[in-house]
Amino acid sequence: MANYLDAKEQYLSLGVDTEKAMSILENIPVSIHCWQGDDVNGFDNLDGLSGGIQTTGNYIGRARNPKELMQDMEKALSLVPGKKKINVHACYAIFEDGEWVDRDKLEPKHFKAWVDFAKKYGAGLDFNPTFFSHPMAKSGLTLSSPDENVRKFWIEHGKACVKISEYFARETGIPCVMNIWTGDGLKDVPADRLSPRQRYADSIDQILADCDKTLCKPCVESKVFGIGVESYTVGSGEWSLTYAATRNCLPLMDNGHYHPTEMVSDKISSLLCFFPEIALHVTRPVRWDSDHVVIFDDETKEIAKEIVRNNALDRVYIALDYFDASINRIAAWATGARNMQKALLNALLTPNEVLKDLQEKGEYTKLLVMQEEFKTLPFGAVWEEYLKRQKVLGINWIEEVEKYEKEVLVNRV
Ligand code: RNT
Ligand code: ZN
Repeated sequence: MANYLDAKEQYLSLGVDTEKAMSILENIPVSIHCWQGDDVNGFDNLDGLSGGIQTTGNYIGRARNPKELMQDMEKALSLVPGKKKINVHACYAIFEDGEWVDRDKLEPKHFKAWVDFAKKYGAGLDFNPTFFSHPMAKSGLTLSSPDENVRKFWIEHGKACVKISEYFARETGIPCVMNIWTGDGLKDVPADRLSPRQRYADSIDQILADCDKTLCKPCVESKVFGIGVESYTVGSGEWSLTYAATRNCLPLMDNGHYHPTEMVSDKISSLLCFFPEIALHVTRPVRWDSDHVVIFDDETKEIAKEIVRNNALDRVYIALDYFDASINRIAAWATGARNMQKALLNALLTPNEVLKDLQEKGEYTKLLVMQEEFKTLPFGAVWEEYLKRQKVLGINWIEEVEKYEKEVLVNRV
């Protein structure tokens, strides 16, 4: 407490109100992805993950069914402060009594358990059609496929997902962000880059034709390349931005989906000039779209700063998207989500107005010096205080996960 009071004073002397920062932070929703808990397997198929993305590792205790996944997610959520949304993929449909339907026939009732789960936390739900890990995705093309049967199947899946997203919003009273990502692309040099992109646009137009955008906020997520589709991605950066801009849809940027020298933190403000709302997948790419666990690194901090200092907290939907199968999955979930919260707190505790003013005045020497000095302000003391107020464990929280691993996870063999 003494530490916090000292920190509070030090920040106040720079014009930063730590109390206000904490009260803003606890209301910023961060969407927590269900797919960290089972290596993106889902419950509607037995074949595992395929289609341009990949998990690596085989740590013990992967959740094998809805009960285990929700139990694990609950454990992870108990270790994360702040407001959450729950992000569900269509392949996490829950079938009762031996029922099974294919993705084009999914209904809201197959996600009722997720609604109940979210309601326990007073949380909203986000949703994602699943255009991978499926026999109809084997060719590598789904919504852009030249095979009309395949394309039709996936359009029907997308439409079913719009209905489910609207149901989520009605049930929770919070709009549902529905993200469209496909791995559509080609391994080798294309002979026709245009036709798949035209079909892709037509398919998503059909999916969104009856979408109630007050309930369901549709996004398109771009990508630079995927595993097995290295030469051509249908939903490229330009395709996705232009589609979103011309269709009243949100562009979604995943910071693993660009050339390694490109930074999403630098792209946010460009989009904010033109889009009322945008969406993010926060991840950690290591040399490629590896989806490592989010850490408290420079880019995560910079992304948070761009949202906070541009007053865009109500215009940017923040979701996490990573999956590491090589470490304890609950710890992966919790530490990534805590780090997103840390980055947001760090941004809220930065004397942004002072720094902006130095930039506008052209005082670049002082700007550099102050930015560097601010890096060592007593951020940790405010973070610890925030955790205490949120009734979430501090530095030793890993012990809680170790206990859970010994008591629960080791039995999953
Ligand atoms: C893949 C995209 C996509 C997925 C999830 C599971 O590269 O990032 O968002 O990670 O839909
Ligand atoms: Zn993503």
